[in-house]
Amino acid sequence: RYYELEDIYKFLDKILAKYLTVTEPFTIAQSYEGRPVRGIKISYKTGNPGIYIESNIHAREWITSATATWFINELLTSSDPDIRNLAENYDWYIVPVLNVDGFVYTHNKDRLWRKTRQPVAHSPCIGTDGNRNFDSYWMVNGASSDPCANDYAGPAPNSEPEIKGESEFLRSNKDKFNVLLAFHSYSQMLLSPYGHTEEVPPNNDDLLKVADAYAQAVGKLSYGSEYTYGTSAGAMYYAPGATIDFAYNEADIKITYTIEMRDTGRHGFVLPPTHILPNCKETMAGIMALIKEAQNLG
Ligand code: 0X9
Ligand code: ZN
Repeated sequence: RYYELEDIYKFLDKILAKYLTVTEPFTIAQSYEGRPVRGIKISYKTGNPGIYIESNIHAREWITSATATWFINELLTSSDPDIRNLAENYDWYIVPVLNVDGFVYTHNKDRLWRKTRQPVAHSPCIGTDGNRNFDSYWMVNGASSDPCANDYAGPAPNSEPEIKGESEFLRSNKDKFNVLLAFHSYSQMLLSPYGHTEEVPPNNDDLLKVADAYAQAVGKLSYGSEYTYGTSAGAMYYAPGATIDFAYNEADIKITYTIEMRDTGRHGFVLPPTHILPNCKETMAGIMALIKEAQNLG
């Protein structure tokens, strides 16, 4: 089932206490409403490449934190040799719920809330789209300046403490991260930079090749889920100021994707709990293939 923020943080504490030697907590921000935005680092040895996972920047996309927490548990408890390889030969930095205030709001008030919960000056409307608030081509196109819109970019880049905190964390640790994945739903797509232009980044061929490996691996499973891929602006729509573009342009993380998980629209954001485990397993298969292919690039 889906859990509330409090349960997710209790789970983190339990895991941190149980796997003391290979885990470490970190906090990237205090939210507008004063909650910590917490993450967990999993590292079995020094010198590993680093993988950063951002999840639930959009409050209503519950499947993302359900998958991120399952992922944490798998990395620490699975005896599957492929998962052990992932766990022990990479450093994982996983933030299961970035938009903590919005997430709590979706549990208590409005299941379909997307944005943060910080009020906007001179507006009756509340909240900014975190995935338009990063300081990378902020507001150049395809984001809204209307505080009442669901893709409102905020009054200024980094106006949201959650986004500012993550940006600073990524920037100040840039040499640690080789891959960044931003978990979203829904659409069953892998989106690579750029979001602000249909021009493609220098390593576009590599990014599409790695995305293809993900889609193939997921497609091979008995669930039969189909994933498509492409650049954000090319395959979906303009989305400037998004996490992966900040990661690519400002934190020098050249393998980075938005992963739009299940489904393709039947249930949309309100994905029934019966989908959680299948979604987790196919995401694991996809990420495994993604990392293997990325590693082959050298
Ligand atoms: O609009 C978004 O922020 C993402 N889709 S969602 O339905 N989960 O809200 C897609 C963003 C993709 N673009 C970039 N990452 N640049
Ligand atoms: Zn989203």
